Amino acid sequence: MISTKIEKALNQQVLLEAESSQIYLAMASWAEVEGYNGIADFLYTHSDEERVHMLKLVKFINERGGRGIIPALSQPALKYKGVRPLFEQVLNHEIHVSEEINKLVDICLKDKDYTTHNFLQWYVSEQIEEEALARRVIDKLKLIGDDKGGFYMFDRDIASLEAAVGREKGRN
Ligand code: OFO
Repeated sequence: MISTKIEKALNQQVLLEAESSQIYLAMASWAEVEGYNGIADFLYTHSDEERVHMLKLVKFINERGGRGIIPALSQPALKYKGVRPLFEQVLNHEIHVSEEINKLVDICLKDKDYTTHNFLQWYVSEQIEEEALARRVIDKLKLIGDDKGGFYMFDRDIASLEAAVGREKGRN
């Protein structure tokens, strides 16, 4: 059974994961309309992953005797200044999510809720991967600069970046 305090904190995280999914969905749609099909696919997949992150939390809260709350969401930005600012926003957002996960972990330790603490470890390692991936993407974009050919290849190959980060994580 989770305490009301933990239930409330977990539901805040449900909101944040749902917002992440919504933001990445808006980014994916923008990228698709702009003709960046590889980037769009990458972001659509990320949006789906965030929904799974939200769902895991909802189910955990319900299993532990709480009530998972499906939140209302605000309208995300519909336009972006370019691909690099978009991914810088992704990185900043993921850093924020990591901070919130860390706060949650801290609340669990203070409350001696070791079951929820254990459940959250999956999110702790997921955040390492999410941040690493966003940094990797931004590094590539910095290298490419204004080179159109490089940008074309980036859009084509972005899916393989994710696979590379996943493989490295598996080795750790
Ligand atoms: Fe749920 O990991 Fe990103 O936000």
